Amino acid sequence: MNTTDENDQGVVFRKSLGHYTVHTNGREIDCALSSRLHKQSHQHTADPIAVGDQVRFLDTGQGSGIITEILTRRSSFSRPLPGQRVVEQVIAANVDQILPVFAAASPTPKWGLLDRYLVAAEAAGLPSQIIVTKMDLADNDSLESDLEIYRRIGYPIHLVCASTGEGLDDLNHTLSGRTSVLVGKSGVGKTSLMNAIQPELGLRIKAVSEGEVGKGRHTTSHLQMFELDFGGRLVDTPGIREFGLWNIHREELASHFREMAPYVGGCKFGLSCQHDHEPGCAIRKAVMDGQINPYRYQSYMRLQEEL
Ligand SMILES: Nc1nc2c(ncn2[C@@H]2O[C@H](COP(=O)(O)OP(=O)(O)OP(=O)(O)O)[C@@H](O)[C@H]2O)c(=O)[nH]1
Ligand SMILES: [Mg+2]
Ligand SMILES: [Zn+2]
Repeated sequence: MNTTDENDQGVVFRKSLGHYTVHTNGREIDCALSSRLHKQSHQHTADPIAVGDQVRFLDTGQGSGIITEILTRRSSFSRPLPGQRVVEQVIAANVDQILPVFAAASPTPKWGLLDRYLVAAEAAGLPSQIIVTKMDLADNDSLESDLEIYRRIGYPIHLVCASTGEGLDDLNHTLSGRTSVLVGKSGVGKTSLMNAIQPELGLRIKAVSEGEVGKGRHTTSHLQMFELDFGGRLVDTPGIREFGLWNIHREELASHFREMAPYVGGCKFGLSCQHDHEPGCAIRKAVMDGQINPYRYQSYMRLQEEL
């Protein structure tokens, strides 16, 4: 692409209302979109550029620039824009792993949401590691038995606490050298975790006086990526209230439930089986035999109805 060779290259770390903060060689450039890219952004994409995108830009001086090209993404994590089933919102591009975050308590974890994140990550070809934070508030035995379901499937789980620093060494180890995305409901403690991992970030978190956790407005209003001192990048996202599945077809859903995947195709009706009441269903049999947790199967059935 000779026409763009003279342009600089950088990575989008943050965006807000038509402004994109691009990092390049230790500098931050405040970029707008070229009119060509602007026109290209069509109705099926909420924004042609996502945090994490590698872009070429024209340096127009004084810390400003114009993005002229988006380089091919090696991965992307998306959802449908809430309320708009056919519009894609890329939460982050070029990421290595998804980190669903839940609080041990306050707010009480809802594992159905976890299944959504895990399915979306599997569909995107990305590994997930589950984070349970606020372990200082953990007070019931059901947490361990709930987590055991996911541990058995093979998802790594990090039990951490932003206020005591519990579990952070192990977590930092998995963050090192990778680009990771924190996703989870408002108030679960994502930003507090970022601050605990890298205190000099000094990000704003929800004050206790701002009302009951999990209710009310979000504290983090912008999706933003941060460079970690020990190497790697971490994306903080605003609390997500609704997480729909993007571009996943009903027939492939079971293959994104990692423990169901080995049974897909083994049903009497083959790939057309919806694993509901069909005779000779390998997945239902695996539920009966205790190989697939009934809770995860119910979660599958619920998600399937949406697709
Ligand atoms: N007890 C306890 N409270 C915590 C911990 N981590 C965070 N909190 C509290 O939980 C509340 C929400 O924390 P945030 O870090 O703002 O949550 P968030 O997930 O970033 O929320 P949004 O930005 O709205 O998505 C704050 O009042 C924190 O002080 C923890 O490890 N233990
Ligand atoms: Mg936050
Ligand atoms: Zn079946």
